[in-house]
Amino acid sequence: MTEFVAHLESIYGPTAEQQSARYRAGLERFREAYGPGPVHIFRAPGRVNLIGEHTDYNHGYVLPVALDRDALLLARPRPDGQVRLKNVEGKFSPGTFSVSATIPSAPIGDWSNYARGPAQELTRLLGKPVPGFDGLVSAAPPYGVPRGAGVSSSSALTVAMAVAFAHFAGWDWQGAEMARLCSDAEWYVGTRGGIMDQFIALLAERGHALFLDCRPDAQGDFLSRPIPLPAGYRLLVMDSGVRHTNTRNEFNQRVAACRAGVALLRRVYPAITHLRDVEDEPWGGLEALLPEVASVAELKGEGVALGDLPNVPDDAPLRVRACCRHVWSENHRVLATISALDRGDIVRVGQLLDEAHQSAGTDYCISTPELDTLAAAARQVNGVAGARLTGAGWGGCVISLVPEGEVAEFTAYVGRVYTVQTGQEATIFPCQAGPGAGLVGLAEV
Ligand code: NG1
Repeated sequence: MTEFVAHLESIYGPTAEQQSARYRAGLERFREAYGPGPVHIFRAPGRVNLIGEHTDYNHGYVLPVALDRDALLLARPRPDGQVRLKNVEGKFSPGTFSVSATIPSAPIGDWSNYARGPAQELTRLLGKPVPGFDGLVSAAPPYGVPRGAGVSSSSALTVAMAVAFAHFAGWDWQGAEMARLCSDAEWYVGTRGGIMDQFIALLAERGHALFLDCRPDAQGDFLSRPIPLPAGYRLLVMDSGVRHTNTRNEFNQRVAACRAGVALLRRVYPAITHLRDVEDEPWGGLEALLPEVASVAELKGEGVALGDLPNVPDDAPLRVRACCRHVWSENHRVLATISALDRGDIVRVGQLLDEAHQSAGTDYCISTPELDTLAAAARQVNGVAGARLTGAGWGGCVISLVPEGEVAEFTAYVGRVYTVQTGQEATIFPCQAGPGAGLVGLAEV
């Protein structure tokens, strides 16, 4: 084994050889695109979330795990403040822009926005333009992050870009500040999500999930703790192949329902700012304060501020009570999962994952028949500890904790059931729980 493959082994484990071929192909493409010379190699991983869905933007708890599937960015700094971008996938056309504190965004859907956002935000933070670079992105599946599958491909790309700009600018980043910067950079692209994806992409540790409390403290720091994944089990990812497109409206309506819940609860609990603040109150008392359904117009009439959320029409019916119940109960489930993992109670972990899937489906309404089929099939296999959808929902992936000895049987069985019941193919793969983003190394091409 060469030194380089050995280094990749510390990142990717058993797929290091395949990754090495991907790296070599990327470096060759870089030389063709930009000529011979030194190249920096950066990477940032996608993620699954073990439990804690739609809690991050409510200042709640999450438990994500980084995938070994990542966005690679090969880059060489330039002296003229220009950023030139190419992608190994021909469908992504090249992009160019100049670094400044106010970078005009490219049209919606243009992938160069994932570099423009971090360049602008870091320039503002440091008070001087960050250096530009010639960059080549390699993020195609199977070793790249599947797109639209709820495993955070966009955050992986944003974080890879941010890590590269930070490196060339000599900025020695810390977790929370960098995560916030990457989150702001995604806002630049038009996504108003939480902070989970950026945190796990930056702070992941091999073999571990990351418990993250998404409520910042007075200094703007976040509490996080690596949690070892249970011994003897593999975390399997089942990609339904169903892609969530145009679900931002649905996403924003869930954000609006939570925000409406907070506004209505404030009449009795004036100090609260997020649903997180009422987690110690019994649900029975809260429920009575929340309408089952209310339209955006009605809520605005009652003084709830929702005007800044894009694509939330006035006649949208918000299921305020059920959405708040999901968030309230999901936060409890995350904490219970941490305790169960700490004491090695894998059966309890499985129950909590199943309950989380149920709550995501019936209360938050983000599941689909395909995801339900995968979760139900997974639970049929011997010894499996729970199955639940992961990520935003409306398609994407289901995860399950599977005893090591059952992985082959699980993969064959779930794949077969899924095809028979839906007529579609699922892609099932193990999550290797890789490390967080950074500079992998320097090469000469
Ligand atoms: P995905 O699944 O990558 O769209 C989104 C949010 C997360 C979190 C989850 C639901 C973004 C970038 N990510 O993730 O912050 O809210 O949904 O738990 O919006």
